[in-house]
Amino acid sequence: MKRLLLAATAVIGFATALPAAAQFQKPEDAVKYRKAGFTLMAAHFGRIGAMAQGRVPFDATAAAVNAEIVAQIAKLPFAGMVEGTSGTEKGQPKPNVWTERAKFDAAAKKMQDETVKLVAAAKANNLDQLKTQFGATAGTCKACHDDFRVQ
Ligand code: ASC
Repeated sequence: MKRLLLAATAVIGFATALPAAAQFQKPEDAVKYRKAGFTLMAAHFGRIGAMAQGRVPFDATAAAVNAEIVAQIAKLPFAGMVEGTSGTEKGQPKPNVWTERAKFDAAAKKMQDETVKLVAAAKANNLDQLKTQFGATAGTCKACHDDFRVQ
């Protein structure tokens, strides 16, 4: 049993260490995967936004739960940014995601870092702090959209 567990752990470790492209059989699979991730992020980030903007009452517990989800999901979609999946329609990635990959990766990291701070802000149980960090996080979403997403 213990050996089986070790083997399973090794397989999982190896699979997650594979290059991003190797995780998908077809480019369409990668596109579907990343869109699913961004959709979930937007849904849960939006619930915090509703509080930050006063559209729903501030609920610190709900804010923290949603922020945790956002921070976890924020790690995922970028593996789906595989070469050959840029486009010219609204919302699709521009080719510079790949020609300026270091800049793109830095922008993604910035957003991920802000989502970690969002968790801390939500847990602080202070609406002003949540509002400020919601704005900072949304700013990193927008910066990447402005540079790398078809308008
Ligand atoms: C959101 C959301 C985004 C960002 C972006 C910020 O709530 O779904 O993609 O904020 O609109 O400008």
